[in-house]
Amino acid sequence: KDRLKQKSVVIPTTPTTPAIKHRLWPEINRITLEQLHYARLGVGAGSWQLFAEDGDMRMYRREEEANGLVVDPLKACHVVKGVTGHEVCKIFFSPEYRSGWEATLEDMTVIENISKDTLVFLQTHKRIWPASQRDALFWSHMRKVPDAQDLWIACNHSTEHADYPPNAGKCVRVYLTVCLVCQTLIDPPKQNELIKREDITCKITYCSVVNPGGWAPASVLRAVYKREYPKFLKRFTNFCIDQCKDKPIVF
Ligand code: 18C
Repeated sequence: KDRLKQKSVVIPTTPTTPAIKHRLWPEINRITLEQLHYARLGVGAGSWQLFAEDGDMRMYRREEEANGLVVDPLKACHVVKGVTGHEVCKIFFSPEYRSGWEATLEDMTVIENISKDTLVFLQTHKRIWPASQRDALFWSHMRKVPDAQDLWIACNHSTEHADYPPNAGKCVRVYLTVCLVCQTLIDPPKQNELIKREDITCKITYCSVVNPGGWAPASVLRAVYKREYPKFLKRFTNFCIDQCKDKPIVF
């Protein structure tokens, strides 16, 4: 009886974000973990074809269609010096930086602020003539991966919102699942307080599947992918380097 009166022992569950109370949490947690697993598989398994290469950046795709629409999955890896995985994921996730690196963006609104690591975005993207303009409504979540060395993930996945139904205005809604997984490597190994930016390397894996939502010619879509994805990863990582230089390192 006395034992029952004792306070129960609380075993901390990870992550401890207040987002766990949100209705979307089971999906956010599941997809984030699935995407982490998928990103860590690399490009060894599956028939990934290299389509772009620039310095340390490699981009692979698999040609796939769903109901006649091109939905080619993309996997990219890159190695960037002078930034940490935490810094890179934070810049990818945070609304205040988005217009600084997202070249396809026309407009962005945070429609729900679930917690400081979980937001819902509505974005409109630049139109590619003569196709219809696209928008995207997605939750975005970032976290440190427990039981791993300096590993961070940011994950975006399409969702619904009663106030913003798809295809209601001039835009066709796209459906996306995207993740950015980043690991910090320190060479030579040092104590935290002695680490300089030149000792840090960030290993990045970016995975993306975008369903264009409505018909667009396959050849045009694949040409857009081929041009826009390398442009995105180079521009984004250069933006990160530029934002972080001369600032204290955030591990
Ligand atoms: O992951 C990225 N960005 C995140 C934050 O914004 C987030 C967003 C993903 C955007 C998905 C794509 C939305 C449609 C874009 C329309 C294309 C505009 C091109 C403008 C050229 C002037 O996760 C980085 C995303 C990098 C995006 C690369 C391009 C992807 C192309 C997808 C095409 C989808 C259909 C376009 C229809 C046009 C048909 C000819």
